Amino acid sequence: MNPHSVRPEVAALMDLTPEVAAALQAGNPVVALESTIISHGMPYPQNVEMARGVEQIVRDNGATPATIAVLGGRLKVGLTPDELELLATDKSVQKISTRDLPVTVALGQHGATTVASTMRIASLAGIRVFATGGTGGVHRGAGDTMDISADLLELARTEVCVVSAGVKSILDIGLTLEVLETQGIPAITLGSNEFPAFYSRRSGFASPLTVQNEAEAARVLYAKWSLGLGGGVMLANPVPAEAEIPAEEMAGQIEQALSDMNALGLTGKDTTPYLLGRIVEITGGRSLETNIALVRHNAAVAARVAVEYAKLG
Ligand code: PSU
Ligand code: MN
Repeated sequence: MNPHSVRPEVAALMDLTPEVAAALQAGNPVVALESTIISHGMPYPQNVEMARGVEQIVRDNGATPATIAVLGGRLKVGLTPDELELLATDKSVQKISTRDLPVTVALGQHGATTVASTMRIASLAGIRVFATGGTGGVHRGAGDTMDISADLLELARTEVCVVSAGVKSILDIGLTLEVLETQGIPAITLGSNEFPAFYSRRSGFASPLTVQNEAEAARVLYAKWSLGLGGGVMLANPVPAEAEIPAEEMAGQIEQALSDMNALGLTGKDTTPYLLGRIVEITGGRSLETNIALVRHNAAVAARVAVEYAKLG
């Protein structure tokens, strides 16, 4: 099925599930979900349980979930239960960002999409709201490594609202906020004047912008795109208080994970998956519970933003 908004040359490479195609066709709210978090962000079986649970939360809040990946070179918008299981278990599934997309498609490979590549596919399908855990950002030591997540560049150019729990504290949050400002990306925190730090509600950095509820967030999206200001919006949703790990407790554990990573000499796309996995080990599984809780919370917020945005269109 091919909603009118999808260009024919894109439609030829894309498979929408009937549920997603029908929702888009009708102008009903749809929320995109990424797949790197499934394949490279969490261990099995928590990853597939999280993925199924998050889809249900989107439905419970009035929107249609569209988990995105590339399978056998096809852009998948909406996945079957078997496809979710494959992403959660198959070691041949690579982590793919925007730069990887043409190769994965052309060579018929499997790819789990990051925030950046999920945004791009969502936008090609006509989806405007997307929920994840945390977005990528400027890595610590980026002055030497130049490791800045492609997520930030995609936010600068693709018209999708990304709902996350802020920027992972394994990153340099201050530098990330600087790049967001330079790129003209609104970094907006829901219900707080402080920018959140993924596992923790507080980062020590003031949030550049704030909205109080999902209806306000939807109005911001409508205003931005009506004005012809292209690009995305980072909507930061602090982790629920009962699930957070306070920043003071995380600090030492993150330092430990970073020093273990440096000892292994890991760089590039392998750093984020390694750090998330190592922090699960160091915290004895507690960070995984936090990660799952914050993704679920983001899915509910994203669904409500999509519902409010659909009312404006
Ligand atoms: N949020 C999570 N777990 C994850 C990610 C986000 O809770 O695994 C992934 C997203 O796919 C994001 C990626 O795009 O981490 C960032 O990778 P990098 O730093 O290499 O850009
Ligand atoms: Mn990187």
